[in-house]
Amino acid sequence: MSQFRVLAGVLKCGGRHLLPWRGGGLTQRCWADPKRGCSSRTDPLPAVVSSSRYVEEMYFAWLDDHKNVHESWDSFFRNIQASTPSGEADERRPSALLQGRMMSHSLDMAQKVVEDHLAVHTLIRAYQIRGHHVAQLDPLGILDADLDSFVPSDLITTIDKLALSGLYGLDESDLDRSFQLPHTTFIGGQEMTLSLREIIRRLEASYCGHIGVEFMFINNVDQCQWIRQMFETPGIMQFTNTEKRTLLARLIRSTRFEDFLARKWSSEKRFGLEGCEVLIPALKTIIDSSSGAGIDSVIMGMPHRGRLNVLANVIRKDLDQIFCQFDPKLEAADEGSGDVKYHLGMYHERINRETDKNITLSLVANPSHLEAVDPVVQGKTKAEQFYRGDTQGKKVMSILMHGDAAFAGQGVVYETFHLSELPSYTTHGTIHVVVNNQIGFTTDPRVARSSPYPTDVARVVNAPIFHVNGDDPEAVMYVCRVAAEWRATFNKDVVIDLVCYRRFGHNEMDEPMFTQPLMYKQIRRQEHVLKKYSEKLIAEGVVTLQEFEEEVAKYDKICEEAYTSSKDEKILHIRHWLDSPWPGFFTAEGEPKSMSCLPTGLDEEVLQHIGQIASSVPLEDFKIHPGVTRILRGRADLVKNRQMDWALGEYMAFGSLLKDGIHVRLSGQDVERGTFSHRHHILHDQEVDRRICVPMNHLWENQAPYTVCNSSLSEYGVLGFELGFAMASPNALILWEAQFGDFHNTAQCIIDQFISSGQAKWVRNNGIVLLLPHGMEGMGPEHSSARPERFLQMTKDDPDHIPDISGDFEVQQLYDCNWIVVNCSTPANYCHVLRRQILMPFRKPLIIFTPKSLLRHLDARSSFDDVAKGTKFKRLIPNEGPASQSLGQVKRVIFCTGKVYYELAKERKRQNLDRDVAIIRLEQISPFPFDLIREEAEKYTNAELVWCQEEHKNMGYYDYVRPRFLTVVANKKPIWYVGRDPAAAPATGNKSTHLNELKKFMDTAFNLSAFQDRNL
Ligand SMILES: Cc1ncc(C[n+]2csc(CCOP(=O)(O)OP(=O)(O)O)c2C)c(N)n1
Ligand SMILES: [Mg+2]
Repeated sequence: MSQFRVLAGVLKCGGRHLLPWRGGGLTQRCWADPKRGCSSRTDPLPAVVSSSRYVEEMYFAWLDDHKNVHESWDSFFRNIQASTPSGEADERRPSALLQGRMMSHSLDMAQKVVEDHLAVHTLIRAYQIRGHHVAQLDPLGILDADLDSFVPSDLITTIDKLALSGLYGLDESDLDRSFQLPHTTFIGGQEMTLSLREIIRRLEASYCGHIGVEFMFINNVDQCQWIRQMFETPGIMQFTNTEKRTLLARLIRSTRFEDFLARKWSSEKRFGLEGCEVLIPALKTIIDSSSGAGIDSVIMGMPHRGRLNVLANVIRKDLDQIFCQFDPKLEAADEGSGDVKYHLGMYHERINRETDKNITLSLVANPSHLEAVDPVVQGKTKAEQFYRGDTQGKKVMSILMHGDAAFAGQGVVYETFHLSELPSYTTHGTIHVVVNNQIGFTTDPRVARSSPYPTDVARVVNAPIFHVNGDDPEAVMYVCRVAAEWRATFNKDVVIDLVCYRRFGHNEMDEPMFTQPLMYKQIRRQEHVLKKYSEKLIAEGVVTLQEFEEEVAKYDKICEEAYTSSKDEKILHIRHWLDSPWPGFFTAEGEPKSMSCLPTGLDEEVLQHIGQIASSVPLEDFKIHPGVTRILRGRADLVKNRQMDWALGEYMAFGSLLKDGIHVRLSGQDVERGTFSHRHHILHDQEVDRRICVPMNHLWENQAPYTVCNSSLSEYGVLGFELGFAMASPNALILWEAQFGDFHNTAQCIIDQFISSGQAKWVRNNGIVLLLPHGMEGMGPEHSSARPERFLQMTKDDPDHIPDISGDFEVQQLYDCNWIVVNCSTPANYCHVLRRQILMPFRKPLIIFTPKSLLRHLDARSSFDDVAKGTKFKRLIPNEGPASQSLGQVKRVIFCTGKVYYELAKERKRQNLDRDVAIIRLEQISPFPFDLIREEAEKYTNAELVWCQEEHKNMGYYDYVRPRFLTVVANKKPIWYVGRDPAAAPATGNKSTHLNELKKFMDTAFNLSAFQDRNL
């Protein structure tokens, strides 16, 4: 008895299936019709199976002329004839077949033939849908890649079950009958019919071998057909001897590289690739195929596993540069912390040997935080596509590698997938490769995920998933080739699930037998893939043993020589591991070309022009909402009066940078209109669907493009993406705006691991801007605080030391900091700081706490004079008003930042204390303007110093500014605190408590004896 596994679908509905018209298009299905050959699609469903009258009609038409009916009916009636018992030979004449007893007999038979055809079609479909469940994916043969150790009840694994199950109504006697193949299969090759035996054999080969294809959930017939063709066409998975030899050579490099490291540094952590050595040839195949399709830049992101091997054998980082990193005496040449060797990035331009074309490969540096790099890679890829005009992703692409546990467990994977099809975020298809070693550190997949496969997350975007047994290098190569072709054809994501194992512990020091005893018993028995594959090729006569050994020896020699030369390296230059060089921006040594900032002030003419566009609709016949008309009219009035509110200040900054060729990209939730409806950077025609106007793109003829895009509702993914976008070029202002500042904490990993510490770890600048709406306005614990304390806690300036205040101190301080934290109180200052971001000779992340109520506050407006030529960003705004005229009389100097200034100024006026109290605004909080603070503190000789904030005492800015103030005054004076009391939640949810708190701290702020009897 042949041991076929037969997959059954749901045959109960068999009679509802259609017979295909093979001559039709991919999606066309027709009912056979004796007269027209094909009926219209609206014909009622004929009871093909149940109505013998219909069969009769077909039969008579067929008797007239076999060509009258569709070929499937032709084949069907021929079958009837062929299967009529021999004793009835005379009656086999067509006329006799429909007479009397024979006629009913034949109709019964016809019915069976139709049912059998439908059953076979269902069977084919079942393999296509569920074949991967029984594919031989696990090289160890102990865990199933899909975690299901049982075969679902509708799967029939042996031919006797075929008969027993009754699901199909087929049995062994049907195995040699011919069946018409539907157009949804390619197993026939050139053949239209095959025997059942052959159908099953071919389906088994296509779907149940070392490749499991998950794709039938894709809602696109063409894409499904394409995949079926790629995996079903007989003989399609073939390799030339040259290809096999290349594959072997790559496997040798991959394997021997790990062996070499293990020999030389047996106790060093390197997160070796042993058990998934096939990853290297896999990646190289993807790159070869993609290069062949026109790709010339590949941006990659990957975790720890096999990273050194990828650097060595895919990106081709010099081996001695890798080896020298194992030397504990190697000194660091660059400032900053640097990073461990398996986190560093790389950028390399080379010729692809297979295609003879140039290709640039970059691996983005990343933190330990698994999957965090995914959106960053996508952002960088999108940026490169954007700046190169590669609108279809035909030149630049990304490859993301993942561990099985992290791919299933980390939410950012899902967030990144959801960017994949969005117009302003798509990279036109990413190839994902999962190193599925069926373990995460010590954790078994059976307790690490609820989904059958680690890759199920990819189904949400209809990405096909190719599971493949990592011990079958040719199957892996094939799958990689198909994935690359898929991306080139459809520009959509695709996942390769490399099912493999981890030969040793999580790292080289771990003992895996503690926790996975049975798995590791099996692993110890497992032959190395290189051994298996080399023996296979030797047996096939593709290579000789001698050739194989020579290839091994050749690579070992390369490693030894690199090892020797690596000993000459005494200094490690992290800048040699830069993933995103900015040619021409820095000097050859990587230093800024100057240490001054270009002027940020603007010509009146430029201000007027931007103001005019910002308050108009540059397209003809474009009907905007009356509310927007009012907003634009309001803007026009402001411009007429040479004034600007917050939105206009932003417009001035963006517009003027665009004029100078700087691309501006603003991304985040609802940024197009603005959460607070103040921005309106995209106008919507009220009568024509999807007709929009972006006035900012109508400013000047040769301006740079402005991109403003509402994002998906994700912070982690989108902020990571924008950070990556900002990596690609220094000549772009990339801004991410949080809906409310609080929500940035769901992107905390990007902020901690990349933004605040990225330069220290990877010597790369990044000028990303975070706009974080912030302010205590009675909106409750959320929607109030952007948590300034957290950003300030992560700044690296020394609170106890005043830096040398000489030269261009402002720029020097900016150069030395890890990020800039500002809270502007005027639109003019906001405009300046955005411009300064680009006019600085280097790039630093900029965190801006942005206002809510100030957006429309009548006092929070600036004159055009404040941004005119000769003006600049004010790190500190001194007191305005009478107190400045009689400095010695001032009793109290209140330092503050942001919106609370307006509340303080109002209260001061109300209490008539303009001469007694000076209010000074700190606009740039970090780096701390020691020079200006000192000037101000010294000016008011008789005044006490107060820090006033609206946030709670354990939050906001106080903990940051206090020690710095004390350093400025050499601890000779206290800096008193005025603000809300310490609290657990950032703000109250009760409006009256909010107002009481405000009143209480305002009273203290202007109670000039409040601190009289207080001890320090
Ligand atoms: C976000 C995050 N959480 C936890 C860790 C600690 N950690 C490092 S590797 C690892 C297991 C990863 O398993 P998998 O993704 O399957 O990759 P593998 O090591 O098996 O290649 C864990 C939990 C981490 N690096 N990042
Ligand atoms: Mg794993």
